[in-house]
Amino acid sequence: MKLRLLFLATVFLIGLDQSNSASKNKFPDYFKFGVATASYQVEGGWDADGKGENVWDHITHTNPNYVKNQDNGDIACDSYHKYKEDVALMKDMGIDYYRFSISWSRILPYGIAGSPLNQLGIDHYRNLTQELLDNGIEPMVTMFHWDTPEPLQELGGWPNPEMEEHFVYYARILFEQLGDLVKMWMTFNEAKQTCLEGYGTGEKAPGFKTSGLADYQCAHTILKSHAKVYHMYEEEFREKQGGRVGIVIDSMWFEPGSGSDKDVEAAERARQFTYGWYGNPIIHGNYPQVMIDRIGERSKKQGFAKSRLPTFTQEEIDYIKGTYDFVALNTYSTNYTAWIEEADISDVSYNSDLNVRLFVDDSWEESASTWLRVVPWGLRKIVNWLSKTYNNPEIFITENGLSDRGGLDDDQRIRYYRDYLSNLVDAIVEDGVNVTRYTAWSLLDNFEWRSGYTEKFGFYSVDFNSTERTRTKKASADYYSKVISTRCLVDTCN
Ligand code: GBE
Repeated sequence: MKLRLLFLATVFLIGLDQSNSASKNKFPDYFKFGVATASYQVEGGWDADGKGENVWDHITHTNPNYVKNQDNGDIACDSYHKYKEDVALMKDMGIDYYRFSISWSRILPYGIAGSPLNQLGIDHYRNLTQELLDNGIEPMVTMFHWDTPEPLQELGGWPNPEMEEHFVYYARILFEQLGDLVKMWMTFNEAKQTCLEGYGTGEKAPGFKTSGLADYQCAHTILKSHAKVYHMYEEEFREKQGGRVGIVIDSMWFEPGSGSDKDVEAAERARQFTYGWYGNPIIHGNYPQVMIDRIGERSKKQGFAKSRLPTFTQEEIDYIKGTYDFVALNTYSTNYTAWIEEADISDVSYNSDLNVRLFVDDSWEESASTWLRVVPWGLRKIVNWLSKTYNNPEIFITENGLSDRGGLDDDQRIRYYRDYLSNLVDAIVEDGVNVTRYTAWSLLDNFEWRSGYTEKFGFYSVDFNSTERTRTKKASADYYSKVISTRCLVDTCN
């Protein structure tokens, strides 16, 4: 009862404070709302039904202190077993589509091209997909959300160009086995995090720290793998299956810390080193010129015989260019940028190749994640930038959301969604940006990588102390439901 009152009061206040703003505008009828999760973060069942080991299983089992409180994803939300309940929660919310990822190691326990298929893994994802469709929820599938099969990591992982063959083999199986049901495919989730954090800073599994080298090699392999899978779908599956393929790229918004030319240049450089690192090859065919120039120059001064940034041949450029059916963006926050003196030439790293100072405004509201400040206007700016930079493509927001420390009256999350969605609707209605989907992260509180279960992003809380992994609805779930059914952000809208 108390909860309900609080919720109503919140909605009332929201109504008041927005009554004069343009955000009363509705989302267009074709606009779709989804929620997202990822296999390692929610599934559990880490060795169930023949699943092989992946890099997150490996690092959390061999080096438990890698994650806060020695948490791991062995059981997580147990969604591997409780997927029907998850689907029921989404149906109850009125969700249009579910963005989830497939665990490569469930499909191919050895990961390797030509290695045996695990039918029980396929069955699981067919069951989940069918359950979604039976409940009127569209499946949106991410093929890879950071959980590289361990045997492939032991062959070098993503910096090894041979990964392309393995990934294409895996992707073909997914198209063959699930393509009759799945029409929306994402090849990779946030390759920047796989590459920079996995092989550059060590922040994510497998935890290598060879920045300025392995991260660029990793990105190169991923871009080529993505392009090959896109062409494979185009040539062998699209006609029959009629689906769409893209790649999810993450970036916060980079706002110049001042009006000075140099700070403005720093902001654009940061955007190009982040979204552009992946977006530019896929959309325009090659790495952003500023990356080619800066990494080339610094490599030369450092005594490298060629640039640390791998080069695409003209043939590869023509092949990679245009391998997208939509532009997908994960975005949560904003940073200011400042120009700084050139980094010491002895420093070989992505960060010194980029060479921009990032900072935040202390008045920006904090979340439970150090990197996530609440800056709603950043969303409007970044989708406008994408639209301009990449010739007005169709844009999907594939992740956006807020972390807190828990609690069912998650007022801050309601405000986050209200204010980010308000900026999004302004971008669509007032600025004419072609955004057609919005995906909230996340359906459930889940395994938040290095932070374990301490940073909570869900519409449902999960009791990680109970073997049932009981789900309980938060106030924000009702708020999001309401947005979906009314297509607007306030009560007074219709
Ligand atoms: C996404 O990544 C992931 O796709 C999803 O798996 C995850 O659960 C969700 O967001 C919430 O985190 O020096 O502290 O600023 C910043 C989000 C590290 C994008 C963390 C890198 C967020 C980009 C380092 N960020 N990440 S620092």
